Amino acid sequence: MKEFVLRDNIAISTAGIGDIIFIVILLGFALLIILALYKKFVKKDASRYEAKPVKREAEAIKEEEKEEIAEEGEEEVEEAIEKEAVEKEEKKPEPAPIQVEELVKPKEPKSLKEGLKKTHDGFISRLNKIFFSSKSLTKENMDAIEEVLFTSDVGVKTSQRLLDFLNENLSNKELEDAGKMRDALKQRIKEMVKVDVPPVAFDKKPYIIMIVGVNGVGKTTTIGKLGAKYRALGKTVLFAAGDTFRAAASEQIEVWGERAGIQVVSGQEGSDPAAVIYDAISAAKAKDIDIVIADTAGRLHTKLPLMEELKKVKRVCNKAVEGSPHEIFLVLDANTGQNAISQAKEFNDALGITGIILTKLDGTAKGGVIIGICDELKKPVRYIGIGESVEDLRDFDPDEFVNALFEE
Ligand SMILES: Nc1nc2c(ncn2[C@@H]2O[C@H](COP(=O)(O)OP(=O)(O)OP(=O)(O)O)[C@@H](O)[C@H]2O)c(=O)[nH]1
Ligand SMILES: [Mg+2]
Repeated sequence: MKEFVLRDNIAISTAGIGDIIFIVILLGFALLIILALYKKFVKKDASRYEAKPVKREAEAIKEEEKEEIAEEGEEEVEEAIEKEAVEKEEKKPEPAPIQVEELVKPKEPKSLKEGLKKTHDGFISRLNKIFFSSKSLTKENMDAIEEVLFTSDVGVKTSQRLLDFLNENLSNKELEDAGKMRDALKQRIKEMVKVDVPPVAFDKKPYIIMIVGVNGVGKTTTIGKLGAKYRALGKTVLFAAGDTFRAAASEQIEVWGERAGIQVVSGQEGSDPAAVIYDAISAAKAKDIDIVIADTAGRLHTKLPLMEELKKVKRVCNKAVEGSPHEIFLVLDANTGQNAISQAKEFNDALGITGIILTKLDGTAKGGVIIGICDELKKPVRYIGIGESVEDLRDFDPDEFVNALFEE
């Protein structure tokens, strides 16, 4: 029984060993298949992910290389552009030196009417044509007058004020009378340009006049002409060449000085303008000079440093002579039209100007701007420039000016 059991057991165990071997072999196969499958799919897949950073790194290196190449390219392009610019600059003819002689060359003086001819032709003669076309004005005539005013350089606000004045102060009958209308308009314009201030008195010694304005408006030329004018009044004058920025500015003023027997105090190019003007005032005090006229630089008025510099000059004048500068004259170029009004406002806000000098009226039809400037700023126009000769800087007389402007 036991044997049987044993045999049976052995039989059983024999059968078990076979099965086990079979199962092991099967498992072995399965393992091999799994390994094979693992290798084929999982590992391959993993390797794909492993390869990625390498690939990214490679891409990054490539990108860097590309950027470097691009940068090098940019540098090369920049170098090429620079080289071209230098070559161009070298090829450019030397800028013509500033012709001081040309700037100060004596010219033939003009009559006031001649000097105002362009403004007359461009604006007043159109009004005159309407006024002289018929004795009585129609609604169409009134519209035409309005149009001439609004399209002139008088400025919209001032034109409107002129029209309002006419409508409010003339009866319907007078408004239809061409002669009455023309006289009333002339009269009102005269009142507008007549700013109620006393004439320049020269009641201090030395009387310090600071001349300001944007570049090219005619400051230095005007100083030359003013110096000659004051000399003719029997005054002793000294020029302060306070424009130390513009090349040849002091040479220009020196030629004017020599011509009128006026001494000039100047500094090195690029030196502190306030210091030059301080020295000039000290010299004037020591020499008992009546009037000091200070030139200043005229770069763009919108640049803050210029205004700051001019404020400094003003402070230094006050240090040299308390209460000075006694006048700050703003020079405006009539050619700039309406822009002259905004320049005047900016300079006035920064410095508190005491008077205006309107230049180059002879070369422009935009002289009507003088009416707008006076009306809006309520600052007196002291002088007008109607040409390049010394005599072409005229004292501004509102009656004479408006009469000459309206004259046919
Ligand atoms: N036709 C005419 N030309 C004028 C008048 N006033 C000045 N000029 C000319 O304007 C030009 C410039 O004059 P400058 O006196 O050098 O002007 P500026 O304001 O000192 O110029 P910057 O020093 O550059 O700021 C010159 O050629 C003058 O002859 C004028 O009333 N009529
Ligand atoms: Mg100048």
